[in-house]
Amino acid sequence: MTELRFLTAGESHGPCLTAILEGLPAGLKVSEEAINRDLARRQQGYGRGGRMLIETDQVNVLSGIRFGETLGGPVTLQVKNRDHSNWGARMAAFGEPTGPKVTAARPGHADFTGLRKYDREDVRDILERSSARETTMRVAVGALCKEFLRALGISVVSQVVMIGGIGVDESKIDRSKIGEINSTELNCCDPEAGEKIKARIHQAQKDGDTLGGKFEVIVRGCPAGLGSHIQWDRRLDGRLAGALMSIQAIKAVEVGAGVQCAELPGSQIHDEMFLDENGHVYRKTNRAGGLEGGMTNGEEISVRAVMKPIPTLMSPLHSIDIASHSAVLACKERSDVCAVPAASVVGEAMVAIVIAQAICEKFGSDALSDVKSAIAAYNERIGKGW
Ligand code: EPS
Repeated sequence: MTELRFLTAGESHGPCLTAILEGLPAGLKVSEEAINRDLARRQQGYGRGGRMLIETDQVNVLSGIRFGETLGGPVTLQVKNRDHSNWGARMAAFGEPTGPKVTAARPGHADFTGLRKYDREDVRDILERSSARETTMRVAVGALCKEFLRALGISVVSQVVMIGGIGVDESKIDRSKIGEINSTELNCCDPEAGEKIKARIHQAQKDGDTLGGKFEVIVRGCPAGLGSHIQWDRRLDGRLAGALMSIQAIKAVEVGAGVQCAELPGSQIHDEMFLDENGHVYRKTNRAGGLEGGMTNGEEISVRAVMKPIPTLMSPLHSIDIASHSAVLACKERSDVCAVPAASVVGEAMVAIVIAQAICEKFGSDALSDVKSAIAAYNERIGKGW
């Protein structure tokens, strides 16, 4: 069992969302502002729908933190759904059902299979929990994990690299500045591509359509040797990919050069090793994305995730009505045109959680001071002979 774990709870239009995070070391200084900052970043983004005008996500800490420091016990986090005031009767925990049932499933959504699997008759019973509103709590948990990593000199940042087929010009982007120079609306570091992307999103909105895209998450300062080649479920690349794939609407993940590995020969993929004048090993490239043999190799970690276009289209697709078994057009709930910038913030959170888990597994998780001492002793050992 991993030392650091979390659960989320809550429906999209229920009273609140909750998370319990267990396993953060004691003695970590944390601030509400750091959590709220990431919650606000997740709410931004060109292409979001009307819901984000209603919500102003703010965390409420209910356990595990005292005077700004973690105690080592489970941390309970809560975010209220302001929109619940418009949905109270339809989302009541008890009493008779009110409001019409949603019965027209959306292709690409959890609606159809969820209804059959859970033996429900109202699509709302499925969509309320499958909604990406749940990612609010992943971001809150991830913000605490980022604080933990920051205390160890590790940072997690992200950038959007493509939306609706329009990619950034990577040759123009100074990678050391990612996280500093990103726009707030798109989390993108190439303003020229950003303008084209905004026009593309605007067009999709006019067409009643939706757009997907791709984002990159980068981890800097990670010690070498997190994860392991010893067993399949300890390989960190697999765990990072699983964590990113678990984000709603993610359909592909790449590590380092990713899909290019299917095209280029080994001589153009593997990162050659050299010795500098002090006998230290260095590399000129990082196509492995900081991961070799399922372990971090001390280089920057780079993972990319692809998000599909959101399945709620204002020009709905052909589908079926579950109640009448007839052909209909899919239901159209209010939704976003594009949520790739928001997903990139969720990606940061999921990567931070996995790296924090791997740190706790290797270096312990009772007290922050012990984790720091263990990392220092380990770095001292593996530094030798390099
Ligand atoms: C979502 C539908 C929309 C999004 C929502 C995810 O919500 P609503 O149905 O209330 O308009 O805005 O995302 C969020 C609420 C959020 O906080 O990210 C869906 O169906 O997945």
